[in-house]
Amino acid sequence: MLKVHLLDYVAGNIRSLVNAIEKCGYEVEWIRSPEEVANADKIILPGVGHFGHCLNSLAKANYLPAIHEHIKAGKPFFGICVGLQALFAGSFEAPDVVGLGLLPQTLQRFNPKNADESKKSIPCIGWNSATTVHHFVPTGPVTEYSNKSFYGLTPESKYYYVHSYFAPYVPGELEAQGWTVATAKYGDESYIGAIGRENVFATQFHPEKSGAAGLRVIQAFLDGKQWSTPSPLNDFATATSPPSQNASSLNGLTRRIIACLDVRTNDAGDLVVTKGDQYDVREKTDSKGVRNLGKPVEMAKKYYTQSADEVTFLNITSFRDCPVTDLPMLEILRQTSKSVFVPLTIGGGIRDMVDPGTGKTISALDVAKLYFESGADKVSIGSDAVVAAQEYWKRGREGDGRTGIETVSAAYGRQAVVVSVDPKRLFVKRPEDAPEGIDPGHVLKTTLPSAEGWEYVYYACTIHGGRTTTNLTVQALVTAVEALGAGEILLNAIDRDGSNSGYDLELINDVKSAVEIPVIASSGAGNPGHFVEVFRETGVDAALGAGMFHRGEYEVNQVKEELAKQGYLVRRWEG
Ligand code: 1PR
Repeated sequence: MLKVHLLDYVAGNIRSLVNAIEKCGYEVEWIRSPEEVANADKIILPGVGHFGHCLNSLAKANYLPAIHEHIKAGKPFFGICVGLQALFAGSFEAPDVVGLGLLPQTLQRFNPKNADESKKSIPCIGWNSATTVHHFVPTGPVTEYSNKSFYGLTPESKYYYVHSYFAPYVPGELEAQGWTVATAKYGDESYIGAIGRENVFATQFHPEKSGAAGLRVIQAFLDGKQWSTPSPLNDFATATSPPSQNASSLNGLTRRIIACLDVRTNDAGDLVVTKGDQYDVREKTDSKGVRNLGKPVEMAKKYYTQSADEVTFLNITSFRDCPVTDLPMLEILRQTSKSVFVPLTIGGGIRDMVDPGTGKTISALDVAKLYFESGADKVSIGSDAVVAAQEYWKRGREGDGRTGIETVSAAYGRQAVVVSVDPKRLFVKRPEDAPEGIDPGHVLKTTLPSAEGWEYVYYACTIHGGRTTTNLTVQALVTAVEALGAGEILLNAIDRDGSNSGYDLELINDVKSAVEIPVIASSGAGNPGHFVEVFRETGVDAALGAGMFHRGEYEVNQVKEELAKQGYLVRRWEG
């Protein structure tokens, strides 16, 4: 079997990269010391998390001279995400740390506001292009290369990006030095999405998480095809017109649709996908059994082929202790990540725990590590985030460096930490009637009053699957977890869960205005129109659906068709 070498320099969530390489027909061999670099032909440098952490780890293990030698010898090199950033001179993310310096620029942080004052979420998470390919023609100026594909990139395709820092694109500058550049735009900032020269290639996006479009890029690198004839794409909706270039994007990103699978063991002991109403997952019949809507791995694969942009698994009974070696979601992730090449999030039970199998204390970071090694790209923290936020406020807006959010974010990057919130909507007659501990500023006037006509609500965070209500408001939670290092908010709403009545727009707008990190709307989707509504009425970054997909009422594709029809930019399925 053909081989490619991966640098093993830092703990990373790169199981999916290995799976993608194997899918392309290549075998991965690990490089575990700088000396082994000399024996490698093709090298991939996967970048994880923080620029400083990545470059310091490479420097500490003395890899930097070996990488330079490899590149100088003309052997193929592929840097992914921070692996692309490592090629530059430096980054504002870690001003004292020096990069490989093949490219002279310094990476910048995205500005959270565009020139017209509109907001941009940071990190930038989602699907964008890497299409307008520029290279230098000796007889003329920079041009756009349209009839050949650069490392399998195609103009119609979308690729999955997740980053806060970027290499700004200055037309002509790098092309004059022989680089071919594919660009992307986030709001009003243009940056380098992919770049290559001779034996060096790098992408800011994650090809291993970009579906078939990304696999084509990996394949092109592995097969050594810098330029090729582009292959025609499938269209998910031949019946409707594909989204036009003018379709409304979110600062350049497509509207992200996430399929969510709540997983637990049923009374027979099988792991099943279930779905509740207001978090009650038991049948309303006499049997009162756990609703069984299907098998997790099969359903994840189905949603992938329906063009879901991400798949989330939530282990909803994870507050019950089980031996760490037997964490039920590990095998589900291992299996799913072999054939689902979009980001996978896993939630439930990410906290410090005592392993009932061995009696040993296992940290949240260790639990997360197990999930990352099994194929997760992000972990979602629920109950533990509420505790961490309460402590943060008690300490006077300070973390202690030991919470799951802080430790996982420091090791894997902010983008790998989602906080899942389970708020309950509670009415009060007047804002001052809110119980002690509830900031009156967090009480909203609602357009949907209670049966007795009360017009004020606040959203209280719950833990343990909605079983316990705390006096921490959702605003207090999200601002705290953002400060602690969370990279994204998964915003459920217990009152809307399973209701098919649409998202809680007031809640979503309120949370969106409180944070800079992306927010995923969840709970209440009952038809494609609800997705249109949430994108139209809020600035939300992604929308998640569960029951309507599981019950077979709608496919993910139908949501995208409806969004495209209404003028929103969506990612099309590529087979
Ligand atoms: O607290 O860190 O162990 O995490 C537990 C995780 O499990 C949390 O993310 C929590 O939201 C989730 N969870 C716990 N109990 C339930 C339950 O349903 N009984 N599920 C539960 C949360 C909500 C969404 C659902 C949307 C969309 N489920 O995941 O998918 O509401 O549903 P819809 O589109 O059908 O309306 P920890």
